[in-house]
Parts: sequence; structure tokens; C-alpha cells
Amino acid sequence: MKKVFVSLEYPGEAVGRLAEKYEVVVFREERLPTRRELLEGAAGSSAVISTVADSIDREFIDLLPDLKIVSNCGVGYENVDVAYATEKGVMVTNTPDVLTETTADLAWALIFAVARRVVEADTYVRSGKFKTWHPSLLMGRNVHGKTLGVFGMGRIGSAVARRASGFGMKVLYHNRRRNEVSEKETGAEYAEFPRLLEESDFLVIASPLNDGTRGRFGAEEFRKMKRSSIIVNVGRGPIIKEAELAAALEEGVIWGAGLDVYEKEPEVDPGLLHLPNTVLLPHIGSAARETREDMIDMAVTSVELALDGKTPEHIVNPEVLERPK
Ligand code: 8YV
Repeated sequence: MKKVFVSLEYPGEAVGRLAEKYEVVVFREERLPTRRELLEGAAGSSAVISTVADSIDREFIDLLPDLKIVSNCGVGYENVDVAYATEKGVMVTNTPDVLTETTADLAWALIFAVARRVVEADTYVRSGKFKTWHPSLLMGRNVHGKTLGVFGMGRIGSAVARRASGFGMKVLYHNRRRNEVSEKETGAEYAEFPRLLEESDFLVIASPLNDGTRGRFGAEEFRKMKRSSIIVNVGRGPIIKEAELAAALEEGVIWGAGLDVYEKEPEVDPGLLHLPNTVLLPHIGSAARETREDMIDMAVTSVELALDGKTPEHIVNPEVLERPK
């Protein structure tokens, strides 16, 4: 019987489907597996359902001679050495689309939370400080009518941009390539990177992590942004140089930040932790129950298809099909 390893426990019934046909081993702790637990748990597997936190590297792939598919439960897959997997005839799949709108919603939750100081205000009430109303109490910044900048106009960036029309905002975006479909759909205007920095009131990072985006936002970029601007990151942590962001926020170079992802996740730069003008979330961009169920369902379907000798829909290395295992 073929073995499937699932590196975390997921809500919903999808993983149960696999148990009808395969030996299924699920890492059931409420924490991530250590490297050793990952390698031991996955040993002998034909399929692995992994997350962004599992490093699916050469060592991992070499230890699993029967591996046919790495089904990464998430849209990002920079944790997988895709080139090596391809070389070894291993399919890699991800779970796009189902989490697009959910992650875009969270980007907006961060925009509002930072701009209107929602977390600070909640803490203020809970800690018993709300004794009287005052006109300058917890003043934030308007969102409506401002300029939204989107860095990374893929599925999630476009969904973030689409929401801006309800707030009467102008939308600029920067992307490796122009996205004319999105321009038509959202009214967004393509901007070179310096213009995006200079004109955005809210700058949302929604791009994947790659050589072109790693470390793209640092002290120099923050200095080009408006002092009143707010940066939001729902993409990947290492796109921002976190210590430089903490310094910029501390010194008032920019006004605020909302982060869902971090440079060395789950570590957070200590410089950010005491800043009132930041809202820090534990990578919950796609963490809505329905979405999580859809993600694991998609990841399981990819495994079912691959182990049946078929081609999963969301294969990120289709060239592997030319060199089947
Ligand atoms: C996931 C994400 O929760 O899809 C992604 O790329 O960052 C999140 O939606 C995470 O990747 C789990 O693997």
C-alpha cells in the first residue's frame, strides 16, 4: 500500500478520503514537525502534503525514492526545491485560487486596523482607560479616497485592488509584467517602482518571494514613501527587511505597518513588538474555515490524481511530465 504523509492536521474530511486507498500518516501535534520528525514521518512515502514551513529540499527528496508528488497546501511554494523535484521526476502542486479572496480580505483588515488604530483602541477600552470621549482620542487616518499601491498584481493583488473601488480609491500597482486584465477589471494603473513608493498612501505587498522580490523594501525604499503612509504585507516576510522597517516606524519615516508574514517566521523582529503603529498577525492570510477546507481538499485531490497516474490541475512544474518517474 502506498504511503501518504501529511505534515499537519487539517480541518474537514478531505484527508480521510486518502485513508480509503493509502496508508496515511498525519503529524497530529499542534505545532510544526521538527526536521527530524518530518524526515522520519515522511520516510517511504509516495506523496507528501506539506506546508510553507516544511523545507522540501534535496535531502528530503533524496530520502524518499518512491516520492511522486509534493502537494504543498498553500499558494506559495518557495519552501520546495522545485528544480530538484523536477530533476527527480517529482510533481509539485500548490493550492491557488481558493485562498485569493480570503487573503485579500485580510489585507484590508490590516489596512483598516492600522489606519484606524483598531487594535490600540480595543486595548484602550479593555484596559479601563476609556473614561471620557475626546476629539483627539486615537485619531487615525482616512482610507477612503486615498491611493492604494499594490506590489505584486497576481491573483491576490488583483483581489485587493478590486476592493478599493468601494472606497473611492485610486489604485497603482507594480508587477514584473503589466497585468492588463487586472487593469481593465480594477481600473488600476501600472507604476514604476519609485512612483509606487512615492504616491501610495497604503502599499500592500501581495507578491511571491523570489530573487526579484527578496529584500525589495528596506530603509532606502521607506525613505521614498510618504511619512503618512502605511505598508501592509500579506505576501512573504523576506520581501521586507524587517529590522529596517522597525527602525523606519520608530523614527516616523512611515506612519504604520500591518504584517501577516515575517522575515524569519515565526520569529518577529523585537524592534516591532513594542510599536503601537504596527499590527502583527501570525500568518493567518488564508485562515478562514471554509478556505482551509478548500485548500486541503485541493491538496488531497492533487495527491489522488498523481497516485492514479493522472495530472493534477495545479502542477507548478509541468515539465516534470516529460520525465515521469
Ligand atoms: C498558507 C500561504 O496558510 O498559501 C500560502 O502561500 O502563505 C498561506 O495561505 C500557508 O502557506 C500554509 O502552507
